[in-house]
Amino acid sequence: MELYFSPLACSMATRISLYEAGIEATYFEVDSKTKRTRDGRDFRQINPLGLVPAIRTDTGEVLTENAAILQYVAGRAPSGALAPTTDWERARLQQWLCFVGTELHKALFGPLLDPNAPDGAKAYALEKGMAGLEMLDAYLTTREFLLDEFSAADAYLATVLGWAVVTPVQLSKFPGISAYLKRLYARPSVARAFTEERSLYLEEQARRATI
Ligand SMILES: N[C@@H](CCC(=O)N[C@@H](CS)C(=O)NCC(=O)O)C(=O)O
Repeated sequence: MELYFSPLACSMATRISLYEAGIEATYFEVDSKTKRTRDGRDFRQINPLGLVPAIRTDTGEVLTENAAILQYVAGRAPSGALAPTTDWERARLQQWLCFVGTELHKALFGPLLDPNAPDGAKAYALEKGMAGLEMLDAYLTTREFLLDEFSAADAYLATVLGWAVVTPVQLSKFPGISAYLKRLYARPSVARAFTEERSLYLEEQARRATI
């Protein structure tokens, strides 16, 4: 499998999941500004939207969208490593992948991280996003993970919440979320993915500074 990713972007959720499940993959870094891979290819040929993550399967098919990719990877992982096995729990996994993808990733952090988003859009996103954070905080206060065990939804949530530090979202106001995030970043798959991608991110920033 090939993973097209940008350092510290949402694609890190797939890297975490691959590490967690012990699945081998080839990683191709995409510059989110130029839409080129480090080896000079036009990433839009792979995903016309230019958005990471994208994967290419061993049979050559391309898949995009976090929720779909994470479930595809979970399907290739040892049973129970990234996704539960009952229909009900699978639906709960889907519920959390949708929540993280739509309410947190796109609706809350999307405008906050977009340098072109108007201040009003950022303020609106922050205000609207509070209900989701409050719900999550109450839920995580009594739970170790989103489901009974670690799942691909935790990989996605840990990735997205990690962006809070560069936004006005103050996770210190949410003790349940803060404790969850600390636990997750101490997990070997998350710690490894974060350490590797942070250094790639810093290298990318250094390259851009010289252009
Ligand atoms: N709906 C997509 C969104 C993916 C997405 O927003 N990717 C961001 C990184 S977190 C991206 O590639 N941004 C580059 C850009 O907006 O040009 C999914 O869930 O996979």
